[in-house]
Amino acid sequence: MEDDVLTTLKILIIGESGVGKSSLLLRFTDDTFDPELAATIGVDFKVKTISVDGNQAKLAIWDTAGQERFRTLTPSYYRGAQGVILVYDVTRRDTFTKLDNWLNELETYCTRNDLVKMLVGNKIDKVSLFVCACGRLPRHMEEGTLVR
Ligand SMILES: Nc1nc2c(ncn2[C@@H]2O[C@H](COP(=O)(O)OP(=O)(O)OP(=O)(O)O)[C@@H](O)[C@H]2O)c(=O)[nH]1
Ligand SMILES: [Mg+2]
Repeated sequence: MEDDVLTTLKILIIGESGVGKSSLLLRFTDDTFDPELAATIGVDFKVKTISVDGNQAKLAIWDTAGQERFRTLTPSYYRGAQGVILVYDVTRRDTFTKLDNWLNELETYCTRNDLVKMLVGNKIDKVSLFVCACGRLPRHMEEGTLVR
């Protein structure tokens, strides 16, 4: 019931196109996986209520487009976010190095100082193609501020 919800949190998922942001979200909200999922256009949005220590928390999760040409709404969807999930693909080193750009965007558009950042290395099932673990953290992601 709506009344039972203690808090609503705005979470963003960002990262290069094709790293699996929408797939992570679909797994979390619907427990499904589509091996041929289409690229996100603009932004998608899903809501899921979870229980934390017996309290109901509503997560409003914004799944952003990685492709530059589809990212028309950028500043508005960063506004007011409490958490951000940065995603890279462990089989594509460029998706890890480009996290710096995503962190710059966060700095530019996020309105909160206490933003919680989580780094996710996705596609670990493609073990034979593994090129990049989290050896060096991207700029501005000190251990203390990172949830892994
Ligand atoms: N093998 C494997 N494939 C994955 C995984 N996650 C996503 N994929 C596939 O990778 C492709 C891209 O996934 P998406 O979730 O659409 O990627 P995205 O980051 O949302 O891409 P944009 O919407 O363009 O920003 C799809 O074909 C997915 O099926 C994974 O963990 N393992
Ligand atoms: Mg997507």
